[in-house]
Amino acid sequence: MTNIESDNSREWAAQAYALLKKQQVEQKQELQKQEEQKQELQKQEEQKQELQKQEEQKQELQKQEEQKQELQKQEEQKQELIDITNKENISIQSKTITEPQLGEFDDNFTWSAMVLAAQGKKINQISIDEIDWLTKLRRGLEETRKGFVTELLDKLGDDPLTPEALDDLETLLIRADVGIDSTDKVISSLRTKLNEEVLGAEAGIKFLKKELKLIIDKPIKSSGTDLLVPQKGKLNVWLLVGVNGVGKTTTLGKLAYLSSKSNYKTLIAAADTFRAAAVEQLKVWGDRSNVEVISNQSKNADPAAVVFDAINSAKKRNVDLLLVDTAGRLQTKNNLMDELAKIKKIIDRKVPDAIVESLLVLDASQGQNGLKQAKSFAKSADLSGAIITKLDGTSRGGVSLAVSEEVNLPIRFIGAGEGIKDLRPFNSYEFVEAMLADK
Ligand SMILES: Nc1nc2c(ncn2[C@@H]2O[C@H](COP(=O)(O)OP(=O)(O)O)[C@@H](O)[C@H]2O)c(=O)[nH]1
Ligand SMILES: [Mg+2]
Repeated sequence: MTNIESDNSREWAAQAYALLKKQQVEQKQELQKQEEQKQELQKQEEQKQELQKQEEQKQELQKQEEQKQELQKQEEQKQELIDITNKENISIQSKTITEPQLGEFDDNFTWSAMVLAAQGKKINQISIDEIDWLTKLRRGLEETRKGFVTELLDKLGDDPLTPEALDDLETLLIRADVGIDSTDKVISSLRTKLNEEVLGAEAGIKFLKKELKLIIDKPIKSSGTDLLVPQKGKLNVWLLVGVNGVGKTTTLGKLAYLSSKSNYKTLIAAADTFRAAAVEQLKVWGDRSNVEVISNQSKNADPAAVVFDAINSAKKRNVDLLLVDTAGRLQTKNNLMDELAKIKKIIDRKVPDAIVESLLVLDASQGQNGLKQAKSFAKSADLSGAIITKLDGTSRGGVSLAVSEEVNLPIRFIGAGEGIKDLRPFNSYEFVEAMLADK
């Protein structure tokens, strides 16, 4: 080997080494890079797994949530079933409300059917309910009628009406609590009529019925509402006011029944917080007609606060008709009228577009006393109508006329019995026919 060769060799080796070294470095770098990439991949893999794990956990959570919801749904269904069962229990209870049966084809039936026919009802439109009610009404007004039409007809016989007979009629009308104003009106119309023509007994009674109906219809006509029903799409609030014992709570129960049966969503506010038993009494009526009662059991609860709660409930549940029972007497020295004004203020403030009716409940059997109450309430309580109760078995049914003539209140409902169905919207034709029926 020559030096040159060796020099060359060294050179070559150095170059080779350098190359190898370079390669090694490169390899190392490559390895490192790969290692880094591997680590990177591993990291990514780990992240992926982490993500997957999170995803699984998420799904697990979701599954748990779904199971929870399923359980909740089952619970709700269970609750619903319980509710339905409860409701069915109540409706079973309310089914025990005795449906009127078709009685004999007797005088009661024919009279009732004729009263319906005279108002344009067709044969296939007549219901047992209506016949039953009219029978009750006529029977209820029997006492009022006895001392009046029967006696008048007895006196007249088949003779035409004479001025003397008018004097008798005047006495009879006053005795039936028709009131002095109404009586004067009717008698003077009859007198004018008699000056024009001869009137037989039958024609005389017919004329009398027409005159009495005019008196009763006047406030109804001027109210612009023939038949009081809740207006759909609004909250209707009906306050039942009147002195103790006239039948407010009973009437409210009957109204709740009528209303819910006619598919109005109905709610009761027990705002007579004075009588401890009043709430219980209302709850019984509410159960019968499937209507909820909002009350406050605490002693001396504020009636306006009960109404406040009831309005909140009514708004939440889209109630059509809120019936408010009120006290006839108060525990504090507060004036009854102040309390009613407070209730009204709450209603005005919370539901300014509600349709509010203040209905004075009057016990027909109290006659002129009832009329006095009506006058004093009307002065301060801003009334919009009257409900006459206890027309069954009183001789003073005529007071309805006095209320119309002297207090100028439209009569909206009449009650003739203690049963849930013994209340009907007032119909002046039926009322006058029943009051002056000739048997
Ligand atoms: N005969 C009869 N009794 C009635 C009528 N309305 C209510 N009553 C009775 O009158 C009494 C007093 O009634 P209630 O509703 O408690 O009067 P409130 O004090 O005004 O709430 C109760 O015994 C009722 O059953 C009715 O139309 N006819
Ligand atoms: Mg009461």
